[in-house]
Amino acid sequence: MNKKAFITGITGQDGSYLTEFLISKGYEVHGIMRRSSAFNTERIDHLMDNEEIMNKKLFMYYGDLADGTNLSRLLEKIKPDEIYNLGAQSHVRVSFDIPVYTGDITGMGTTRLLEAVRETQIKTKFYQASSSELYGLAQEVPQKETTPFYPRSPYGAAKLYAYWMAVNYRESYNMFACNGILFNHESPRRGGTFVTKKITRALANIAAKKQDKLFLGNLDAKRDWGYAKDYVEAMWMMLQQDKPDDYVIATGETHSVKEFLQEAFSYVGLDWNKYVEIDPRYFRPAEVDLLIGDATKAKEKLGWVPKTNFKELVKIMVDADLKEAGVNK
Ligand code: NAP
Ligand code: F7E
Repeated sequence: MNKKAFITGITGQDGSYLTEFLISKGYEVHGIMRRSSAFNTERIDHLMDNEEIMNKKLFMYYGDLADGTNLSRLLEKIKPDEIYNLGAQSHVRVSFDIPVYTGDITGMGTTRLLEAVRETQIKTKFYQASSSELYGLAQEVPQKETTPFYPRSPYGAAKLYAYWMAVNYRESYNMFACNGILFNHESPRRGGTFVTKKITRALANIAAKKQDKLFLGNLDAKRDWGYAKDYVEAMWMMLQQDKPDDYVIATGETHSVKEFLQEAFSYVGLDWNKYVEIDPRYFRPAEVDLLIGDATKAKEKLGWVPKTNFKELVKIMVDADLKEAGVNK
């Protein structure tokens, strides 16, 4: 019998790549989407429009991490072998504007899902989408599984609570629960308000002469940027182990926002200094200055290594946006 996976956040960047990956592995994938007045399934429409896949390999339900009763009912019905909790209010800057909602969905939503597993008593494996934002004001460089946490935003604090709830359910109820502490990972499917996609989309519009300015915030922040497609494989690998554990997933390289701009603009022969302006609206009340991960444990225990480096990632994203804007390079 095919394995069944249940995914929250299936309509997001990671959910869409994970769904493709699991289907390629022969899984039946079950996902929840939020009811919305506008279409919100753009990233998985190519799967939902495919008759071979839809309702044979992919099953969609309305659901929300705010609604624990529905989560229990769905788990009881589906009885998934694996659960991937990717759903979240995932924007750090926005979490300062809506801290209570972020706490409810990103934090408490995890507990609702863990409780639904406990209540239904299904035998399953649980993946929690933890984040390098747990490290925030980094206490060690590079950051690894044993580095103390110091979140710097409502999002980071909500993810910290969710991280510990996953550990708690593992230790209290013997649940197979893993935390993937993933550093920033990007792709052409990245949401348009995250800095990488904001840059590559604007660059393509500048190249197409549809835009002449790009407004950004702090250009000095440094991130360990990897490719989302590589990272979803690590999620799956964690759930294939004999024992549940927590793993850092990262490239081990760090670059500033400025370096991302330089790499992207020079790839199309433009000087970013001519187009970028600083808008303080994009500054955060507290910033995370430097993230760089050490994924040695994932390499040794899971056999996971990143396949895509920084330069390749920038190229993948710029090429996709140029194509979208109708620009021939
Ligand atoms: P994303 O593109 O923002 O996707 C988030 C997903 O969560 C979307 O499917 C969204 O649905 C869904 N969602 C939002 N509110 C929800 C709610 N109330 N109930 C159920 N689902 C809800 O994020 P991502 O980049 O794929 O990241 C996936 C997960 O990994 C998130 O938990 C994120 O916090 C975490 N993470 C991301 C990174 C990264 O660099 N990408 C790094 C570490 C951890 P809609 O499509 O309807 O909005
Ligand atoms: O910001 C700076 C900003 O919003 C990166 C989420 O997936 O990764 C992501 O969180 C940096 C920050 O991602 C703009 O100040 C400058 O220092 O792309 P971002 P993030 O905050 O690192 C972690 C691991 C997650 O878990 C999150 O879910 O870029 N920056 N100018 C800007 N950022 C944005 N968004 N917009 C700007 O105009």
